[in-house]
Amino acid sequence: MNQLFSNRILLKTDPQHFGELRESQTILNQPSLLRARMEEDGYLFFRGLIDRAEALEAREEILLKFAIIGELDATRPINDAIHSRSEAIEKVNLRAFTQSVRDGVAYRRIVDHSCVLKLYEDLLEGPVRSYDFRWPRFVRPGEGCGIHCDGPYMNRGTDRVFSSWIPLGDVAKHEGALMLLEKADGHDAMLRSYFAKDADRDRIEWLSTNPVALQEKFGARWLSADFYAGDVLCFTMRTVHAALDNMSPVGKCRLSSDSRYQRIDEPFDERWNGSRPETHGYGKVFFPGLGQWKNRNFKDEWKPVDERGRLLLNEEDN
Ligand SMILES: O=C(O)CCC(=O)C(=O)O
Repeated sequence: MNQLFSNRILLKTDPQHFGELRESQTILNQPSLLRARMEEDGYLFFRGLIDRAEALEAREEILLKFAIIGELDATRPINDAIHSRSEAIEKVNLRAFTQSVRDGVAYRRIVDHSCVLKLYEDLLEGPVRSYDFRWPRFVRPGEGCGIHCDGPYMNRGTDRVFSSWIPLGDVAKHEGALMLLEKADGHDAMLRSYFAKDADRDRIEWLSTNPVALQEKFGARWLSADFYAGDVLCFTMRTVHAALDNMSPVGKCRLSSDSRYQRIDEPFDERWNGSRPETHGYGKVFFPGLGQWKNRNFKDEWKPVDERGRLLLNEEDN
């Protein structure tokens, strides 16, 4: 196996410390088994839940947009997603750009795919909807995502929410796949005060910046997989997760989506829902990467922009 890093720390990949995600396609459409396994593992992983061609269509739609703003090497096929290292990004209206990526038709079809909605209807026993905000991610070589649970970021409305992580293209582990901490008795109790927090009101940062130290503390393995376009990983608001760093030897960017789902008849979190979601504040746009600030003011993922939507990377934290 390639060496695997997360948060720039080399992971232990022996069987005591690292494993493969359990696949659940054999229990699809069996609601009570799905609910029991989600309760037991804190996640459900499906190979090929979505038609591969549909996932690749969304990939192409998004990569075309990243090519237009100069983020992709123009000498290579767009679908290879090779990073350009240009500085054109600083001249772009990122507010408009990120909205156009989020609102793409092929991308929205993936987030609201009937197979994905059906799964959450089975889990939540009623009609469901996705959050109005969506999180498409373009992860450059060297980048990843900090360790966290989604609860503090998502559950102002209800805590009966699930996340989907959907690779838009094939994503091998060393190319920046998502990883989850295997669930074990006692974890929820250890995280009780973290789950009670509201990411914005309590201004939280990452749960930890050291995946090896965290797994020692929890006595648990990190789990991941080599993902293929069409696979879907679903998990709870209490599932500890992070990304493996993108160590692509050819400079390939990782493209994926995360989205959230809840029942339509439960209150929703105004940060991510409504015609103009609050998000983490109007002066910021969802644009992961380009540095590491330990997520102070959400800056690893949310970038300050000026009134014309242009990056203000050097803005002081307060
Ligand atoms: O894709 C990533 O790097 C992180 C995704 C994530 O944190 C999530 O799906 O909640």
